[in-house]
Amino acid sequence: MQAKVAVIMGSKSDWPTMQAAAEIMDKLQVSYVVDVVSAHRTPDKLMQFGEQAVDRGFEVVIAGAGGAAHLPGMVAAKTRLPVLGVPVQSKALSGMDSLLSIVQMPKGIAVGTLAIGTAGAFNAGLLACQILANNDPALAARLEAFRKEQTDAVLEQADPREE
Ligand code: RP5
Repeated sequence: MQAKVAVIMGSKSDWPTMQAAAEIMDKLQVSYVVDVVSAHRTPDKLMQFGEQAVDRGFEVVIAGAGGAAHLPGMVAAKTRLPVLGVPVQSKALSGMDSLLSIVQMPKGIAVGTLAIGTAGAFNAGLLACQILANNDPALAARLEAFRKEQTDAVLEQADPREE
């Protein structure tokens, strides 16, 4: 099946975080590709990825990076596809540097920024599914089921002392 989502990240070391995006897309049966594309180590690959993203049939790009995290913004500069940026938690500043690098885009080029770390990666995957569900009724039904499952689990165990 043609992958509609591209999950890219600045380094292999980002995968433990970014696999949370893959986890929810697997659950909701959305196909994706995964690739390491570094803004500072493989800048030509980054430019090529951005230029070819539409022609490759992607509809959403999820881009995760840590440190001075210019990857999502650079990709957004090269493609009209929606880019969801995930700030990976850095060692030095706990991901605040990643967050600020990704979220503070000047007017005119948009990056949808998620939370720092695995929650952000998971929600980026979830948001990609929600975007695609607008034109995919079967995916929309799976999303509704996921949300109901989550709600029911909370309602069924409202007493925090219970296991
Ligand atoms: C960024 O630098 C990556 O996104 C990663 O979060 C960070 C550190 O990369 P490594 O030194 O672990 O390869 O490019």
